[in-house]
Amino acid sequence: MSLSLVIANKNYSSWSMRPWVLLKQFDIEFEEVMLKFNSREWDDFLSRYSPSRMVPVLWNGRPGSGKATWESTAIIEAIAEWYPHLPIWPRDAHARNCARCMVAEMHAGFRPLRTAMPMNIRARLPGLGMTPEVATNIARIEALWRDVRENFGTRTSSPFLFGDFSAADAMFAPVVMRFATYQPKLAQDTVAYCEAVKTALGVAAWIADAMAEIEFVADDEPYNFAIKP
Ligand SMILES: N[C@@H](CCC(=O)N[C@@H](CS)C(=O)NCC(=O)O)C(=O)O
Repeated sequence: MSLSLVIANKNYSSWSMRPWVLLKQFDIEFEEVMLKFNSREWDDFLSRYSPSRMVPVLWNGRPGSGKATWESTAIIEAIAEWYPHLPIWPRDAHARNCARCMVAEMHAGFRPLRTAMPMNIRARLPGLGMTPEVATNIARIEALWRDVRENFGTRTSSPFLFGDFSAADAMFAPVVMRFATYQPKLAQDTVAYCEAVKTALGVAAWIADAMAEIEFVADDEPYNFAIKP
């Protein structure tokens, strides 16, 4: 299998982050194809590399001529199907069902949080973006994380949602990044989970790359964070 993952800027592209982190975390070999937002190649390459004209897209074979899988959740499912020996989803059936529900809820929901607190890994914007709707999203996320940690995660000594790192952790990793940037008040167990996610191998590698980026993408900067090239 020859995999290429088409992504955008690591500082901003939360949907790209999810499958990239999962592939890295499970040590699956792939080539990264980075298309920077607002770059000259963005329009040209996107029309060739992405059936939906969005990222991420996972190509099996050469980008543009192999087989494409688009949409982050479909990419996660494809990875799980192609590497059945890897615990991308929790092995326990009930845990796996909960993990799938969480991933679907993240993919379809939390729009106020995603809009008011866009991912911006290198920025520190404490207090910005908070609205009653965002607070409701955050309360739901904290309750969700706590519930699965208590029911499944704490059965092992691993710090992730279902014990070992799974698709559910990859799906929520951009939320952990948002919490680091906007610093809402969080419960102690949420903070501990966020710390664990930040130090997971795949997540730490993504953060390091994001911190080294210098592009300023105005569309993703509603608060006009100061670093500009
Ligand atoms: N539902 C898609 C969302 C993908 C998405 O919104 N990607 C953004 C980057 S994070 C994008 O490609 N934006 C470009 C555009 O909208 O033109 C998924 O889950 O993969």
